[in-house]
Amino acid sequence: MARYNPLEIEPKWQERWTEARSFAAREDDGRPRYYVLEMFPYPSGRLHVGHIRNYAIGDVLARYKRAKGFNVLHPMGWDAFGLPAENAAIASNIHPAIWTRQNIAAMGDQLRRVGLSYDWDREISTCEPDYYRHEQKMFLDFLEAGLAYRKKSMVNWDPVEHTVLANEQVIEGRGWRSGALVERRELTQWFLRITDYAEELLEAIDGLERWPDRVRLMQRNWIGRSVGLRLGFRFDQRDDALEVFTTRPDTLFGAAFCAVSAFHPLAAELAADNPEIAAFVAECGRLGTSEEAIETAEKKGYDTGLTVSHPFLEGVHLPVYIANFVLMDYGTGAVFGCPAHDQRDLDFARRYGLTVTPVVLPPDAEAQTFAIGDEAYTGPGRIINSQFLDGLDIETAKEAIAEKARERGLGEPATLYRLRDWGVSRQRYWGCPIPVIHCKDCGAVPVPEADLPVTLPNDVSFDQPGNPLDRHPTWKSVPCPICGGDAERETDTFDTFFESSWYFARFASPQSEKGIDAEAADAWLPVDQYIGGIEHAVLHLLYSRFFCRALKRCGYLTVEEPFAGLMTQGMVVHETFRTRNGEWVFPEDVDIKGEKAFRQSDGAPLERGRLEKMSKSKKNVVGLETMVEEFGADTVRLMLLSDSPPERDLEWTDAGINGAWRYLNRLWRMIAEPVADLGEPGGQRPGTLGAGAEAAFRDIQKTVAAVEQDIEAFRLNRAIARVRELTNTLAELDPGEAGAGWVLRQGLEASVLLLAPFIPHAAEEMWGALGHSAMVTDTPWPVADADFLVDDSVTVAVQVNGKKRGTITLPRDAGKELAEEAALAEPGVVRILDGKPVRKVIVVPNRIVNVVA
Ligand code: ANZ
Ligand code: ZN
Repeated sequence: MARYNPLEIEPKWQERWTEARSFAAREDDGRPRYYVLEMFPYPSGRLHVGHIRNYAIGDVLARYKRAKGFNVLHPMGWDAFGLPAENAAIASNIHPAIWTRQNIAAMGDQLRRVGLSYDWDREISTCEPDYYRHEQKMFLDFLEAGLAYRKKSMVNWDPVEHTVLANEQVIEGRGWRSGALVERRELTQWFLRITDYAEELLEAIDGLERWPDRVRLMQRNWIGRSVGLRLGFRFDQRDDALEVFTTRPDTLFGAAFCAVSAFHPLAAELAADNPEIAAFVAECGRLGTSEEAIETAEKKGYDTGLTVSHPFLEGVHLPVYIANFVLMDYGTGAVFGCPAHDQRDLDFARRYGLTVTPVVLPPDAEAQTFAIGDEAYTGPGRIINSQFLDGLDIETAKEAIAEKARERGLGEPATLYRLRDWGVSRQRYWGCPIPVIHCKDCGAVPVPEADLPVTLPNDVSFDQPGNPLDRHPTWKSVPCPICGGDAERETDTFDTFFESSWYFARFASPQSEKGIDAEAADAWLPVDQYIGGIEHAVLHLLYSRFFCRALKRCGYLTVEEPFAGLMTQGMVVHETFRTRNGEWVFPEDVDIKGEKAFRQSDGAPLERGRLEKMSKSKKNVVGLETMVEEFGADTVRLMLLSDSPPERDLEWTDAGINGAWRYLNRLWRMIAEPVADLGEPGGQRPGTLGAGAEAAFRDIQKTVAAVEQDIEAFRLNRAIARVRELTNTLAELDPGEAGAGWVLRQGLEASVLLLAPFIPHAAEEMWGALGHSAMVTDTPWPVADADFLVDDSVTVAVQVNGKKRGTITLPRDAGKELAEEAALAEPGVVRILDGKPVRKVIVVPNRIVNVVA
């Protein structure tokens, strides 16, 4: 066996696996199925080592499950539509399709070089008509089922990028990419009715037991259920009433004002003949639509001069403001404000000189002296200053007032969700065309199924801002499918979350004419283990959960939850380097001398910065090719999984990669030049084993059992550490001892099989060197010999004069002396003996110690 040379062996094994179709998932071969999926990447350029962690984690699980006898589905594909391709088109005049396909080719090669066990026959790319035509059909089905609709809505408009931004893309009132001040615009857009499923999506979170608690909480908050009351306040100057939504009707007697959103119909009505109000409304419009922007802005209002009557307090009239902190698309777009118990209302009241009446008394306060300062009181307590509610706790008061309000026809209980319908329209070229045709006579007409797919035109230019589909000379002109008159295609394309909301189902039947083959999807779904970044905790996962339900409603499949298990991996972080004038420098261009760092090219002194997520923007990336060429893919994989648990961050260091390299070489040498005669594979256990060999054999069994448990629990770093410990044990084996060679073989074979999911190429080579002709990839997972798993320590009861006084832990088969010493030191025994002389100690090995005093 030659020196360890990954550059030689890695391509060789990759080829063998491909030839053997080792990782092809099969339909119905009798084995239980297991579906492991890593979130598919956006083809943005090149992968660095940090990107590989996610795939390496999934690969360990996929290879392990195969070895455990599962029929594993482990696919890979490309989330290929999206903005960066258009930005590249603008910056470098390259067509988005070409840019994307080039990146897919390059990144695919990179992934292949890492030896990931994908079923590449199932590769999908969402920008190909063969993929997106199916989602056009789905959209038509959603339209028919009432799950998709069009409405006018306020959007965040980026005046530089000429596109609508999601709330998450608005940072402090500016577009996340352009930095331009975001405007509010009203646009007609397509929506999916995810709110139909708000309650169901919320309830079902309880069943997602193999999801991180953090993600489940984020989803709950995002859906945001609020139980409260819709309440009417009669206007003093008009005939109608102002309807508000409140979750704190118990504070009604502390109400100081009412406020409506700047986009409430009342505000529009008043603005029509009042320029000051119109100006205020416009000012609110510039705030953007995000809750965050509204939350952080200074609370401002405009007194409309209108008042409403308090529903329970005779003669009390409340001013009605237009306020910048009231959202139009939540509840009724109107609130009553109780300054004493809501910070926002308090800030507002102090600004406009409104009264602050406390109505909830904290448990430790006195009604006579309790007053509100700068801070609203939002804690528990008893109701005061509130007539029939006085003395009640908050919850009881809520019920009491709801009851009264209902009796008097003033209000109704209401449950609201923060979740909004999903706006799927994007004014973008590089996305799936929305299959609709607009006719001035027939309205928005779905493209007939026979005319699908609606494909993107290729001849587009990006030399002007805006959507190239809009400007295209011919693409959008089509006859109306109904009346045949001149009509225009919809030029919006889908939000790219549309593609990622069903790709996991496509993998089950990637070539199916139906898009999703129900039988295959039902057989494979839900994904048993999904692995990806925490940044997708809300939107992608929630949209996918919704999509499954929508697809079920339209007859595509029957599962409701797409992902049974979810693991969110930590980031790979690396030190950052910067010159004095703030230029980031790649680690490979850095020389470290002592504590100081210098740029290699010109010796410029560098500042050593914090550990940060590897990212191109800070240049703290380590190239994948460089590392694979220097150390091989197996070492990179081992490094990415060794140092910390998968869900935690991992620091990429030279020491780490070198350590992984040295370990691999050590194991390699132990197999290439064994210190004892290993005999043949499958050789008989020798009649006698020396004590050291016997202990080592026991260690092997324990390692096998423990590594399995570690992998099942995602403690991948622990699993590696255990095998490394075993390596140390094997290295210390005395080759002269009886059975040493046989035990060494057992240990090396176990190590290779246990590490195979982590270092698959080296494992194949070492397995061959140990005399096996089958590939590791086709070899079952090792099984520990249960006889040797019994614990080394035993718990022994200690009695004093026949009565149990305590327990001690002893090594199994410990001698009488050790047992006696431990028993007499046991605190319970010491207390009872209280200095009395001991007459006799009887030891029943591994069972009991009886002290006679
Ligand atoms: C009176 C009150 C008194 C309120 C009090 C709170 C505390 P969640 O839990 O998020 O649902 N609200 C209602 N509609 C609103 C809108 N469109 N824009 C801004 N705020 C709105 O919050 C519900 C509470 O937020 C409601 O309860 C209402 O203020 C406010 F001491 O009513 B509350
Ligand atoms: Zn028509």
